[in-house]
Amino acid sequence: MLLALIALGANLPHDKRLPAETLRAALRSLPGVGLEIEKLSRLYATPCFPAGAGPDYVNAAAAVRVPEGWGAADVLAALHDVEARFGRARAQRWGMRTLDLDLIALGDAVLPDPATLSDWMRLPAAAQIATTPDRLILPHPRLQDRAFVLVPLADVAPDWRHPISGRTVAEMLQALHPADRAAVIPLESEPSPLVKPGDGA
Ligand code: A4P
Ligand code: MG
Repeated sequence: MLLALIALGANLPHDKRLPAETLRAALRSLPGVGLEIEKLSRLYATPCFPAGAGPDYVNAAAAVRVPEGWGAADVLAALHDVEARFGRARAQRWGMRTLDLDLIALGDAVLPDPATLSDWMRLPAAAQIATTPDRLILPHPRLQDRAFVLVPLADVAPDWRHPISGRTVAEMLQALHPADRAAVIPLESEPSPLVKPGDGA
């Protein structure tokens, strides 16, 4: 079975929902677009990156089962569908958002090719802000730099190995500055079940 790793983030309320509730609602809607959840992280409060660019975020990660015959573009289209349902408008790159769903990895796929991925991984910080990829890059080129991705991801797939660097999620996380790891604060001691308040389930 092919698993996709996805990262979720939000730092603006949507339709009277706070970011944490938006993330839970978005996770509940994944099966409706074809993506069943295999494993879910806790929710975390994380400082906005770049610092000062907006309110703190809530971040999470999930491993989802990918339907037979789907490619990376199908998974990303499904994620964009969910983003649109939760009010995501693409105004500003790295801007504030009601919901961001990024495809972090699809098994050990490398897209579009190892050389292009390596170029994106090496892009200096200033160029990262100025340049938007015009095609799908996998694994996500900023994965190894970000505590707000790696800490939640370590809940769901600590042993997933980066197909280019050869490092696991746990190793990439360990390589970050301890202060960056410590700034990612769990909001729960274990992932809450994805039932709606009032469902009684
Ligand atoms: N694209 C290429 N590869 C991928 C991929 N693996 N996953 C393309 C998702 N999208 C990918 O993405 C821009 C373009 O990249 C799209 O056309 C897509 O096809 P976007 O989602 O439209 O724009 P974005 O979300 O502004 O860019 P991106 O790269 O997703 O932003 P980041 O890098 O995720 O940064 N601080 C905290 N604490 N927590 C956060 O979650 N998130 C961001 C967004 C900034 N600061 C944050 C957080
Ligand atoms: Mg995004």
